[in-house]
Amino acid sequence: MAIIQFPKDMKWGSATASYQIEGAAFKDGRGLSIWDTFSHTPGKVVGGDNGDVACDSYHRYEEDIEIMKDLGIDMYRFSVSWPRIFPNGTGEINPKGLAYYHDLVDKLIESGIEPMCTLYHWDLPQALQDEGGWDNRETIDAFVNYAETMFNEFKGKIKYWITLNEPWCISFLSNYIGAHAPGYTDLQLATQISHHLLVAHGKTVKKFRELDIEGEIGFAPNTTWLEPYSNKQEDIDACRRENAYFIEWFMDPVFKGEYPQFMVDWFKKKGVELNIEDGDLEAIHQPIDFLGINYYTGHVARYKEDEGLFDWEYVEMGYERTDIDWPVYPEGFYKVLTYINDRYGNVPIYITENGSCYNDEPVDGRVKDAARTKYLKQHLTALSRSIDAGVNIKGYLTWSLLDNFEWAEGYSKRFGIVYVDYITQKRTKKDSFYWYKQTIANKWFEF
Ligand code: JSK
Repeated sequence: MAIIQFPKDMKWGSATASYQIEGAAFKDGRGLSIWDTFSHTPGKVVGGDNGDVACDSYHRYEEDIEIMKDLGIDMYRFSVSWPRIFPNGTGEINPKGLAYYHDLVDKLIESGIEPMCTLYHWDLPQALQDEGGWDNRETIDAFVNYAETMFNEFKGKIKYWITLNEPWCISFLSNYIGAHAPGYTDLQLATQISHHLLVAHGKTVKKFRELDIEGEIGFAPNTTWLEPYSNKQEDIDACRRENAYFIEWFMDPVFKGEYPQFMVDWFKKKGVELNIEDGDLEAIHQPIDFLGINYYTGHVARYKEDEGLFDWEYVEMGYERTDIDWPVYPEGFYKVLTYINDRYGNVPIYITENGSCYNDEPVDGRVKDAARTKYLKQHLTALSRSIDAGVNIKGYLTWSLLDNFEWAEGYSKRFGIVYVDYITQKRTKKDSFYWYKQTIANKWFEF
């Protein structure tokens, strides 16, 4: 038994995203997004599920805020649906979209909960995709314009802004692996999009400074950790490439103003030519106020010639797996955080997502998700160790407040600390919710 204790000023919260919880997909003038198109395309999402209704949080946000008040969180991370604000991506503003987020933000603030706003959590207006989406540099300008609208509209209310959620997913998972919208499988396209995303991020940060908005801005890359199976240089190098695919590829341009050369060379070997315009790297290389880190899983791996994009294979270590089959690997969380701290300096970090998929169902009104509580304890222990090692952790937000639309997995994968019955929309607080509530109140737990 040990007591794991956290700094008194650390912020605690929970996170969601617009398309995953809101529903009301065709209401109040919302335009279509690429996820409407993708989820309504047969074969793209497990069970043919879509976000038309999701958790219906567009209508039930007041009930959801009551749940947050009970939980005792300091901070709630949500995302704005770009096509609710600009149904066509640019041009005409939809006032009903703005009104929804004003109500949400006002009620959060009244409840003593700090809103943290993600501007882009994957629901690109379909009208922009029709013109090439993130491959078209005009989408960068459209994004900065949308961000500026949001800054001016919500200044003084929203103090924490995230430009992009998980740029690796937006680029590579969606345009190379093809698992997410828009579903292309083109490495050149995906890599070029990763660059455009970073330019959009940097130009948005620049705009935020120009407008002198009170508050903080950052971005939230998703991370994973591959640990080399042996000390052989080929195993170390293989893991380095995969880790850099998530970490250095997105963070070096932001923090150092350059892409990692060994990755540029590797991509070149795969036929990729990045098209970087004058001023792009300078635009990306803007100081940010905090870094958001999303972490779920990691693996042990070793070199394997011609295997996948980066010549490696997993080594099965027998680690426990969650119900989405991702290994539980809290050591990777510690490694990611200390690696980033060593590489980029003592940047303030919010854990903007960490959580697990376990599909436990209610029995007599109770959801006994002991495995989720265990996952949280393991990862919060790793987080505490990273704080002891000097990592500048400002806050921790668990994914997710609610079970919700888990993208290509549809409703088949539950990440919530609150169970959602998608037929009745009844919310049931899981055992992990009560454990998290106690931990937030105490700022320590016993493990
Ligand atoms: C969960 C990552 C944002 C929030 C949550 C899915 C994810 C993922 C999902 C990687 C992935 C699939 C599988 C194959 C091979 C890579 C959401 N986070 N979430 N985060 N990340 N190796 N290639 N060399 O719902 O909305 O890829 O990956």
